[in-house]
Amino acid sequence: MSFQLPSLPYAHDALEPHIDARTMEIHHGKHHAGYTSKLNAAIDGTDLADKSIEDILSNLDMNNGGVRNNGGGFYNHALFWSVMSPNGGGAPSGALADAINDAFGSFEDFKEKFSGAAGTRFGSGWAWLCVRPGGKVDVCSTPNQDNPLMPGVGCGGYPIMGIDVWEHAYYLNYQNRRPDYVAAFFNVINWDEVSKNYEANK
Ligand code: MN3
Repeated sequence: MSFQLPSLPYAHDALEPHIDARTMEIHHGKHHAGYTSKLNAAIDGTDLADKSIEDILSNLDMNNGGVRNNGGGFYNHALFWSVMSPNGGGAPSGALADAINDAFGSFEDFKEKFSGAAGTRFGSGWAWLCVRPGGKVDVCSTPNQDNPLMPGVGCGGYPIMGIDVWEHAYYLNYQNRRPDYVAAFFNVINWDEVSKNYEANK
């Protein structure tokens, strides 16, 4: 079995003006495609070749750089595309909204904590909203293509939403202004999809 680059669930220009079409073309068509093909090369002929990506990452040998970087890159970007939508933005509702209010006090407090995690991640990496068994949510960040499923990343829980803060995710449109990109991301978050992830993994 080999992993396939997932199709974007919307057109390259669908997230404009928040995320520009050229960034989406390169990010999906070059970066994510590259992680996918390099992951396949890294697991080819090994006992990882017939496993799910969640299984591979959850049981990862963190010294296996090829699978760590490219498996993380494959998984992280697939989640990232799925939690954005041209019809996104606003705030969550239902059980996820309750969990966010319980954990952070309010949606605005969550937004501040998540934006802080994304803004202060030094260099390349991701910020995450995770759910733990029982339904409690938390915010964390990881370097490079690590993610909360991997052993020992100190992030705990199942990632239900994440933002890519590598410069390739925003540099064409925002240059060094990562906080502006993070603020714009909130205009495209697909909270219906994040709620589904919450319900499926709480
Ligand atoms: Mn990326």
